[in-house]
Amino acid sequence: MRMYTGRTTLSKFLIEQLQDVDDGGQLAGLLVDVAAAVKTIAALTGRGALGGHHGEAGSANVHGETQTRLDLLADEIMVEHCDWNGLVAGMVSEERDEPIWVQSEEQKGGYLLIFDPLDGSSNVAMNVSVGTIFSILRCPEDSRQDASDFLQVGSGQVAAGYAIYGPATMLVVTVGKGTHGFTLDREVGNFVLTHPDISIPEETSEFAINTSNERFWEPPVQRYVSECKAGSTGVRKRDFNMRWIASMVADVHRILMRGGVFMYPRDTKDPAKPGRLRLLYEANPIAFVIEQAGGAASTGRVRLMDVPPELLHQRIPVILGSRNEIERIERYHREYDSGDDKPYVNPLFKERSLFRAEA
Ligand code: AFP
Repeated sequence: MRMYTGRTTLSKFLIEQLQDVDDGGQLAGLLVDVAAAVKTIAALTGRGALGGHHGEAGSANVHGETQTRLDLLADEIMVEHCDWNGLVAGMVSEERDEPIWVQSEEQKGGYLLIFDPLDGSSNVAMNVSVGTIFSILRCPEDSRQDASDFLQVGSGQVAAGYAIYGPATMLVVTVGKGTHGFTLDREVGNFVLTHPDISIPEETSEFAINTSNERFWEPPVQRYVSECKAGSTGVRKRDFNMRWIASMVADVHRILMRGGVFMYPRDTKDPAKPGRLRLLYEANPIAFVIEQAGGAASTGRVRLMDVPPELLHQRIPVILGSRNEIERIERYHREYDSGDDKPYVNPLFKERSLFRAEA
């Protein structure tokens, strides 16, 4: 493990990590732009009710979700910080139906930036931690400047990460060489490396899921959660703890630090939606961060970063965290799909044909 001495700032760290990467300077520049946007969003969210930006914007995003004023401001901040430097060719935001393309040839760069500017924003007025999630892809050489440029598998990401606006603002980043956490030194305005080479414990006794949806889950997820809840009296022979903040970045950050499993699985609540979270700007970047920290990220049936995207705003089931637990949950899905789970699954939940053999 590389030893970092003194105060390693984000820029210093990126210069070192990307020195042997093609266009590494450009990628470092783009990540510094993202970090600058994050600092601005941190200042905005950190003002809380004093900032005068709480409340609904009176509009809805492509998913039909009510947009808050902070959602729209965070979106504008991301675009303003990242679109002028000759680093990106296009951007996709959760808050915009269509991609934004850099029109001027001089300003056009080689990367695509995809982001959720303010994840968990429905919690912001309650002063609960929220975050920004981002993913960076290379722009295809034969770019057609349409949505297809962005429809790349997650394993093609060159960098990804998230910011968490909590008691401290942190930026967690991967460029495919481990996962590293930086804490914002507010007085000085620098991101300082405080959590190098983050590693998720393989074994864990914590899970995060919205259990109010339990009746809509598939049997393998019901099986896993009921075994966790049975604790030391059940097959797991130890007690588990459950947490749910309803802010993905906050739930995932806790798991990255302490180990555990985060699940927003496929459910039948709304049959038109195969899950709640979005593949390109929630699932893929978080999966990259988690895998680079030694964890695993799956739909329950396939590795998240192997799923070929079909739509910009596509939803996907998400199950990620400590490797051993994810492997167990994937096994439960396999046993369910092949019918080998009969001794374990409540017959009331057997709706077999609905989900088989899909992502
Ligand atoms: P918002 O950005 O609308 O608050 O949604 C956040 C989120 O997509 C994700 O951060 C949470 O994990 C998930 O929603 C919580 O959803 P439930 O309210 O269904 O538990």
